[in-house]
Amino acid sequence: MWAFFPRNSVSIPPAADKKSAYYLSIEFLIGRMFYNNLMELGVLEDVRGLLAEKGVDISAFEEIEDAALGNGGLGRLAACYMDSAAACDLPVYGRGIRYRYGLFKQKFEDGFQEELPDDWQSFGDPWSIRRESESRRIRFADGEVLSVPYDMPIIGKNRVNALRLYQAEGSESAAKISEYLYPADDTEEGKLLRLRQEYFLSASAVGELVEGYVKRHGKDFSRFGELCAIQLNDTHPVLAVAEFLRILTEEYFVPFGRAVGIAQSVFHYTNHTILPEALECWPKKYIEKLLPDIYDILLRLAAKQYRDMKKGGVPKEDCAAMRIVQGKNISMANTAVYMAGKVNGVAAIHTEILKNSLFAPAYRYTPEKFVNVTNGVTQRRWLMLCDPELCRLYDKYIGEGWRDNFSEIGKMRAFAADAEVLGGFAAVKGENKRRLAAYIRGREGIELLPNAIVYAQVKRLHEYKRQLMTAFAILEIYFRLKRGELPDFRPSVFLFGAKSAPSYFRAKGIIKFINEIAKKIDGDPDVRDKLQIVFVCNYDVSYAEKIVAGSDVSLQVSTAGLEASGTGNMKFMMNGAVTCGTMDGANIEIVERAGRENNYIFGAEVEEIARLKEEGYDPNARLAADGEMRRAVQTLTDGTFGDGGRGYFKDLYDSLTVGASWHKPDHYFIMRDLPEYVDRLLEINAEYGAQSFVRKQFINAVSAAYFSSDRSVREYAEKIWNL
Ligand code: 26Q
Repeated sequence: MWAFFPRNSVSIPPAADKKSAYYLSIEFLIGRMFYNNLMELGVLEDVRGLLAEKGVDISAFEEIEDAALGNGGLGRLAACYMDSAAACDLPVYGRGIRYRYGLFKQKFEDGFQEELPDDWQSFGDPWSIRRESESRRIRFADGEVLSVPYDMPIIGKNRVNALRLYQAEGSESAAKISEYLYPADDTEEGKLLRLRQEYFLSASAVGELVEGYVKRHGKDFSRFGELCAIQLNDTHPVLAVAEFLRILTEEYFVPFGRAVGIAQSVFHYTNHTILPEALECWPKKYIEKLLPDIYDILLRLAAKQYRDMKKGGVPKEDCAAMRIVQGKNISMANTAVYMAGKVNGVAAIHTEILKNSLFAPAYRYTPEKFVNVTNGVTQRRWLMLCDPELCRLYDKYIGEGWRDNFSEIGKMRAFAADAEVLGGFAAVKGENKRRLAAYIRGREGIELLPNAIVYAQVKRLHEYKRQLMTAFAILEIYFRLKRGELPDFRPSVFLFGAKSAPSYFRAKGIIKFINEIAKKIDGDPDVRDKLQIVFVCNYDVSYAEKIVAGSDVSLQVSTAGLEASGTGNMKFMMNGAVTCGTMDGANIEIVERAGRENNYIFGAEVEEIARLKEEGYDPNARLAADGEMRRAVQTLTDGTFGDGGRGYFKDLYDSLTVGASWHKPDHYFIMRDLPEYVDRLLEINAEYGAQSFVRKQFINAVSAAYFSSDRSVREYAEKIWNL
């Protein structure tokens, strides 16, 4: 590895006349690299054996270096893309921030989430190489900070790429910039710190790339776009565009209009959400205060954009929607769309929503800008590393070619009616389930129900993902079991894993609610042999590896139109779980490939949600008409469960039945979809155990080729970066 990645030299120089792509992201959720790197080097089994000879279990390394420099799908996607780029021999390099503390460690105190700092380097950081000689100064209005790059090797079969993370140094206040991932931003100071982080990443990366270009090609920037693509992973690094314009115009005297044209051939933008509250808008006064030069550039850019739109005869309303300046704010998304050569969504339906609603005017004027690249996940971590038994089954029937060319996994489809293969598959799933149970026993001290169906919902805690709807569904099943109405019900475990943003009150209420239900069921001798909830603590990448391998049912139940893609859905599919979910994000493409009949789809689709919004939606009428649902929902306020007087449950209840000035009641349409959800869960319960169900799981697993991030990065390389 060190031959590819020498410790004592500067980082791998990109080939002078070959194009490279740089993936700028505020998050890289790489997780533990120890096993992954041993696997990539082809020595995992040897090392396992050598350690065993010395009486050491290789799982001892599970205590170290699980770098959670991200909080969810966006950050994990970045990590999967790094893995795939190296595997596919593509010159794609990550640029991010080396946070001193990663995403907080989660603890439950009486069922409430508490946050502890994640000191991920407490055993050192065995992978990174500090590149002190490549440090650069980053300028803010109130002083300079030093940006020191650290390179982490990303090991592929025939190539080692670098993930470069910048660390802020120079003074105590400088170091604060790279101290925390997502510092609390409920104060002006907190918001300014976040803005500092965004500029720190942007300026570190752009400074380096422009300097590198000038060294190799001189000050004629006309070839920049031929040699370098910069992918903006959501809007967090959008200031990179302004920094690029600043350097070209102020340091190299390129005329402004020309610099804009060059930038438009370099930058591309991936959108990951349409939720209004997650679309970044920075108050002008913050940018002006912290980054006066950047502020001037952005205003010049905004003025040019406005002039061009006027000249082009763009009508008022369209101008208003597309403008970079939105009143007192700068819209980072509008800046990104204007400056990007290509704009992409992360699943087919999401890209359609971008084209038809969020960015509809821009799409009308520049349709050629918009492309879809459906997300993917790396099968090396999410299948080969976490599910080696299933891999051996594949080897046995189709040989090992699929390991280097994942699309070959489709050859396994020929065995979907082969009882021996299905039996082997079921045995693997059973073994993974026992392994998961042992892991949970060790981590949580909880014994999973034996031989139970494992349903799993693991993802960031957010109202739109509707963990609360799953809680209500479980309560409905619980009450029916209590009444003896489900005599044939098979033992079922519902696994939850999720962290709530520390200041997200409702999300914290949902965690407490689910933990209360778990406790109640566990304490009820009538049902506790049939039904169990386990909310695992501190869900992270390493936990996910065990859960996706050992689960039967993947719960993907977001309100249609709101989950841009989802990637957990793909990880479960790859490991042979069926999806119980809505027609949202990549779920749609999953059932397109694995067959709707092999999954459990329910709920309102995007068109119906739009119609309900238009024509009126009355969750209270639905509650009044459905006693089962009412009983479940009312446990929030009828004294069944307590939240220690903190007001969480009343607030959740009000959000569903009363709403607020900024939201109508039940904004996420739980009362629309809940009855169908319960039906689907019970249908799965009834079908489980039959060979037809194993077959559904198997078909999902062997239809997952498309959801490899190898396919995704190749699509970026072709459709966007032109590598
Ligand atoms: C925005 C403004 C201010 C502060 C923070 C943020 C912010 C931070 C992180 C907004 C969003 C995020 C993270 C989003 C995320 O993880 N999105 C997920 O991206 C996945 C990869 O494309 C998709 O599969 C998921 O559907 C999407 O939710």
